[in-house]
This record gives sequence, structure tokens and C-alpha cells, in this order.
Amino acid sequence: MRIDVVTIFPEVFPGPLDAGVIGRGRMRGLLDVVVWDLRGFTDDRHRTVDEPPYGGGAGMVMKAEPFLRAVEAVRRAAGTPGPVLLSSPQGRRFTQPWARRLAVMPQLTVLCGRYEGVDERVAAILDADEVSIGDYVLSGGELPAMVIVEAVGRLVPGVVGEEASVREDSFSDGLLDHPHYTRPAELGGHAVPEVLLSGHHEEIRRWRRREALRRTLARRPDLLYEAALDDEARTWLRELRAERDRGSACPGDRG
Ligand code: 4GX
Repeated sequence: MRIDVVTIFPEVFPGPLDAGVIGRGRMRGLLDVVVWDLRGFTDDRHRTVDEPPYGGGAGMVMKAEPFLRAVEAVRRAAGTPGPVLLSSPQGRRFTQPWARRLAVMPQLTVLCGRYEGVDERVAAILDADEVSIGDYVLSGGELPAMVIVEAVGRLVPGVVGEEASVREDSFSDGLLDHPHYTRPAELGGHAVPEVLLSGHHEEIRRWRRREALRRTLARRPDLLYEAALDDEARTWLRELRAERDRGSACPGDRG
């Protein structure tokens, strides 16, 4: 897979994308990250990428033409053009299912905005999807672009060596992951749950799934609306909700 990134700060790449699983995936040619300097697509002496907003107000807005020219160059270079993303707090939330849909594409372009944003016509003309990595304000789209490359890149077949670790990840079934433990078996008065030392694979599977449900209910009940739960999980969830509500004044206040 090829991911093209358009930015006014090309020097911050590859940054963390040189390390670990993504770094190795790039080295092995499974993933190609190509970074483009937006200023290379300006046409004035000052290499201007921003202008004051029409209608007035604070800050600057990124001009459309450099982005449009950059994407034209990306499309010429990439051959097989894929979707264009624009990172923005106004975007739809980036999720694991979205990452999975992107990971089957041969190519992806991520545009990094700065300042107050990017001229609205960029997304309209390029049919770009605005994508938010979360509800907080950053000063540029470079970190979101890296987040997207990391989340999508590790889903490209072969990038993560062990297929099972992608399959068993948090969110793979729409729930949070279960707790993990490693040696020593006792630490600061905290013992590893007995069942994990028992060698009973079926009991371990059931414990993990139940703990994943417990955590999801406690921390991210919103995920339970979307999760595909089988009969076993729905039964446990009823038990876990009852357990929780026995200790609370106002059941129903939570998920
Ligand atoms: N998830 N930012 C983008 C400039 C900007 C604003 C509007 C396009 C439209 C962010 C986030 C994020 C800060 C990146 C503002 N560009 N991006 N930048 N949260 O906060 O994606």
C-alpha cells in the first residue's frame, strides 16, 4: 500500500513512522509513505500557503490551489489513485472500521491542514473525506496523518508479523481488550488471576471475554450499542449490569 501525505512540515516525517512495526513494514516494501511539501506547489516568490479569511476574523486559512496541484501530482505519481482524507476536528471520527476499509485500498492521500483550516473548496473539489482523530484541538494535521498511517498500515497484510495479534486486538470485535498479565505471578500484593495460571483454555477464553465486557461497560458503554454480541456475551452483560447496579444509587445513569 502507498500513502501520500501533503504537508507544510515534511521534515517531521517519518518521525515515529520509522520505528517498530510500521518502520519494518516500510523497510520490507509492504508500505510506502511518500511525503510532499505543500510549498512546492505554490506559484509565488514567497511560497504563500495561507491568506486571511473572507468575511474577516482571526487567523489564516490555507489556500486551495497548492493542495489541488499537490493532489494532481500525487495522482500522476501514484498511478492507482485512492481516497483523499483531510484531517480536521470537523471530520467524522476515525475508527477501527474506517481504518479497515482504508487498508484494502492500494493508495491513500492524507492532507494536513494548519491554522484555522483549509479553504472549503479543497474537500468539495477533491471529494475528500474530513476525518477527526478525536475531540481535542491540535495545531496541525501532521500528527493525525501519522496516526492514520499507523492504524491503517498495521492492517496491511504482513506488516504485523503475527496475524493473531491483529485479529485479537482491542476493537477487533468492537469491545475493549481484556486485561493482560505477565511474570511475576505476584507483585506488590496483586496476584495474577488464578484462572490464567490454570491452563484451562476454555475457562481462560470465557474469563477474558467477560473481563473485556466488564471494562467496556465501565469505561466505554457507547461501544456496546455497535458491538456484535453473541448469546454468551449478552447473558454476561446482563449479569455485569446487575452486579454494577447493586452498588449504585441510580442505575440507568450509565450504559
Ligand atoms: N483530528 N487539527 C487540523 C487545521 C484544520 C482545521 C480545519 C482542516 C480543517 C485534528 C483532530 C485537529 C487542528 C488538525 C486543526 N485543518 N485533526 N488543523 N483533532 O485538531 O484531526
